Amino acid sequence: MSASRGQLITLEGGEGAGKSTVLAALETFLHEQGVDILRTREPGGTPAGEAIRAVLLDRALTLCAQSELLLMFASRAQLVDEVVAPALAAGRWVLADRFTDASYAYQGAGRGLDPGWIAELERRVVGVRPDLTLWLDLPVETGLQRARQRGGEADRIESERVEFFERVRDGYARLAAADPARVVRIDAAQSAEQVAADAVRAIRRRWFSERARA
Ligand code: Z5A
Repeated sequence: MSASRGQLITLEGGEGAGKSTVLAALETFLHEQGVDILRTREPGGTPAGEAIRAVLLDRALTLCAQSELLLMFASRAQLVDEVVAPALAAGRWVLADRFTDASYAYQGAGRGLDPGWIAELERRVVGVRPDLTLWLDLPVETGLQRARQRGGEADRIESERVEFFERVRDGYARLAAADPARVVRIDAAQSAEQVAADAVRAIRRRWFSERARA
């Protein structure tokens, strides 16, 4: 498929939502459709962004909410400049593991920062909105249990309390309610296969069904 204009698809969700499995399924499906796809993640996705990610997730560091937000946007600015904007301009599709919605959910709803300030940063620093966002939603306790089963040491943000993750989930619910055409909720409490199938269906419906082509 030759696309003249690239599309930006983002995956969002709370802790342990299962984004990794879904990303792999989406990448396979889009390749099968002949789409030139570039996969990336946030925070990170560029050499500078990965260095910023290490600071953001370092348990040994104390960051105030404002520093956390600005570092998320520093990483995002770099990603847009180096990766996202050039790819979209070249007609490539970008599949991103998190993007600006995560800042509204985690730093806005979770940390209590002013969403107006986040919107201003989005307007000035990012300037690009996803064409489609898949929100993998599941009860906080289920996600935390999955993360515990996966093992490994929790990073700085993963070490937050349950109430923080409840606020993050509410934040995502508000984003989905405010923009239902862009943000599609996927029931991530289902089996990994079913979650991946639902995510692929959302992409198919948006771009590859008869109706989408009409
Ligand atoms: N963050 C932020 O605060 N503000 C921002 O603007 C941005 C990010 C961009 C790093 O992101 C942190 O940055 C993140 C949000 C914050 N902090 N938290 N918490 P990240 O996306 O790199 O990190 P993450 O959300 O912690 O990723 P994750 O834990 O790797 O989540 P995941 O990719 O969704 O999960 P997974 O690894 O695919 O699955 C977790 C486990 O569950 C694993 O063992 C799977 O095998 C299992 N699993 C997956 N799906 C299923 C199903 N369906 N059933 C049963 N078990 C399953």
